[in-house]
Amino acid sequence: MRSVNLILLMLGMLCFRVNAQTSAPSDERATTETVNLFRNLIKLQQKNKYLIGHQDALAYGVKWKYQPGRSDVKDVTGDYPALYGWELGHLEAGSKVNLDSVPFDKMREFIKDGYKRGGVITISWHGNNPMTGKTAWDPEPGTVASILPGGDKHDVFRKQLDKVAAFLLSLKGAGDEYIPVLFRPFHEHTGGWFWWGVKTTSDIEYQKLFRFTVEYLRDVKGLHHLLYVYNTASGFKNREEFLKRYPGDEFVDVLSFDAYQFSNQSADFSTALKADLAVVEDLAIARNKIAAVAETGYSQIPDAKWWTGTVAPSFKGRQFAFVLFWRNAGYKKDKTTEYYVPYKGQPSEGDFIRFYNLPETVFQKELGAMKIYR
Ligand code: BMA
Repeated sequence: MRSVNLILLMLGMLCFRVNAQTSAPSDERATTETVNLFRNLIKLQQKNKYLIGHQDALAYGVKWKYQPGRSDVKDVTGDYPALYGWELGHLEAGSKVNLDSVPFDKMREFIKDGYKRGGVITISWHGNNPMTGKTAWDPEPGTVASILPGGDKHDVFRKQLDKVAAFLLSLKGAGDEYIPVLFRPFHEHTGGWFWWGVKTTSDIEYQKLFRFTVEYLRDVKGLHHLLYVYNTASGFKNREEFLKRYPGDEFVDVLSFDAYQFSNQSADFSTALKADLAVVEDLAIARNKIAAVAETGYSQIPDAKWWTGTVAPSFKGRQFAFVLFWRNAGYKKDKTTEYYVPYKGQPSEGDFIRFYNLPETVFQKELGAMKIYR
């Protein structure tokens, strides 16, 4: 009897150890706020709740630009999003504004602002092709091989990362602590449109690129306030396909994909979204990682019931921590328009408020009370 008890006790201790060890960010030296963010996002997803995010939320909306305190989400719901998405493209080129014309100095202040309210920050990076100097959408064969250690453009890539590191190190809260960032480099890598995508980059090269980037930022530049987001395009069929280019649990904190609705076939979109999310959710639970939908939307939201008719039912009961809706660019220089959350007067406004009021969706006020960094 006693030995059975002893065995049970030892087993219990072992389980506790495994759990305590694995429920932590990949960076063993992550700052306290970063560790807490990671753990609290895991807890949030276990409760079937998810943060609602918006890209460039504080910088501009469909009908305005740079008005202090404004956000299209806030205009409609009276509350800010819980998650703020920002984008570093063109920082690596030494530009003062990003590829969507957001000045980096303003972006830094917006990030501090969101964090001060208890919001979560995620950052993507459509960096220029380091080999050709053209944009991120320049899938030139040989790019990744040329920038890995030993490649003839490796130094160019390091200098790009130095600029990214400097910006990330400039993000600090009121107590001089670093603001944790869900960093999402080399995203949608299963597509062929970016220089790090499947068209031009082998699985091994992609893994090396991701690992090098993490090791450089973490170990060489000393950044310990990042959670790393692994991100594919939509439409993978199973776990193996999703993990085909996975750099490993030691380099990743968030498992995610991007998925957009492009036609009025909401039922098809929902079916695909559910299938992708089921795969990512399973993997995240098994590996003690955060699951997420890192970018989504239906541009111009022509379906007035899209929020509670398509989005919420697709997410119902799933364990994932956040979803980010893409930017409310409005009319762009090329005369095309895109926006992914309603502005005041947009036909899906009323339904977005219903979406806001669902128990599972978390916006700023609810998140602020949760104290996600403690
Ligand atoms: C795309 C579009 C572009 C933008 C890019 C990077 O999806 O929104 O207009 O430049 O993202 O933010």
